[in-house]
Amino acid sequence: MSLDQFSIIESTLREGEQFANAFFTSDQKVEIAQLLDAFGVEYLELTSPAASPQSLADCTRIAQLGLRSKILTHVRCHLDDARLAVDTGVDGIDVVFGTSSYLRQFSHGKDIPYIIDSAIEVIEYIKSQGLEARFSSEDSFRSDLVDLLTIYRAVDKIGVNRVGIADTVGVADPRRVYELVRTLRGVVGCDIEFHGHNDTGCAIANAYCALEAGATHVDTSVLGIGERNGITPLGGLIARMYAYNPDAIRNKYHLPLLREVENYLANLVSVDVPFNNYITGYTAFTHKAGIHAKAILNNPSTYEILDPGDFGLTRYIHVAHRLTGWNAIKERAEQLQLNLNDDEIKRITAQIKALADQKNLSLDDVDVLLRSYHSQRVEEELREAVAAD
Ligand code: HCA
Ligand code: CU
Repeated sequence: MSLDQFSIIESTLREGEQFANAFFTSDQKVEIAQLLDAFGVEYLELTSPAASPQSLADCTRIAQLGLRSKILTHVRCHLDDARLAVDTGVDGIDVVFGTSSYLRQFSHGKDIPYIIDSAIEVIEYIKSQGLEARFSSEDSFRSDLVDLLTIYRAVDKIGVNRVGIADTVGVADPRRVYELVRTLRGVVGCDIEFHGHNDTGCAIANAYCALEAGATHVDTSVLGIGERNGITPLGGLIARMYAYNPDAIRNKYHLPLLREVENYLANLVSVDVPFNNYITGYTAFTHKAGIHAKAILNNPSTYEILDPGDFGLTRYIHVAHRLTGWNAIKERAEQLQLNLNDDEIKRITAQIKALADQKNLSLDDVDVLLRSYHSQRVEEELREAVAAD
């Protein structure tokens, strides 16, 4: 089943370069490629060498780094572009053509037989050069199903390695993705890739459903950067797949690197990692309500499906607020090595709640309270010891 065996095509260096704030230098691209390779993604997809002279040079440079990840570049369905791509030394070429009625009417104006002929010409050329070939249709979800299947059947017949479904405009929902990929799975024998934009927040769920339906490859970018608000984020896909099978994900990828890759990219493209980001958002492992805190302290799995330790992260229990509970306060006292009994802790908790109703508390406020209770107690014990002497 694909959910157990899938590959990531990491497209930060292609789709990600189409993000509004992305202007990568050659050295930065190399750094990104090396980080993602160390993380363990199976493929890196690079901007077409036909885009600009620097894109050509960078593609050649990255293809020659000897990374473990396979290097792909992404080109239009033109023989000239494919030739340029082959000469860079990449392992494979992702070819894309717009098949939707919108693109056919308002963009390139080509009909289906023309699209099939060009696809066959380009794919046969790529294969003749010993490279992996993928054919994808831009805007697949607004393409006619019969057209789409006709094209994919034709390229599958001549030995394309992979066909791609692209939700270019982010219009698809998980059920539609499942249905389309399932139908396609019954028509072609080759691998199936899914590329999904996130305009309506479905990109991760869509990618997951594509895998459930038999897709084999998913496109991602770091933090999801890409055209408009981007595509399936690498970290989000990792979180989803980890929830499905933690062991498989732990074995496949070097998870503690995720935060470093994201921070590096966030800095390069001048954005913050969102507070609620999958895995690395600063509240992703923060527990607040007393009931949650109590259960988490007893067994983290009660309210966590992802183990922060696997990602080199730690959980945080937020105690300084009106929703706090005495178990959380007790844990804080223990962290401070203050020996207070349960009755005292309960009294302190009540006091924290009352105070929190009046103002925003900080952890310092809680600590001050715990410490003052504790020193009062020590003083009392001293006085009692002196009196007993
Ligand atoms: C685009 C192209 C693409 C291609 C996806 C693919 C899309 O920028 O419009 O080749 O799989 O979203 O359709 O990124
Ligand atoms: Cu895209």
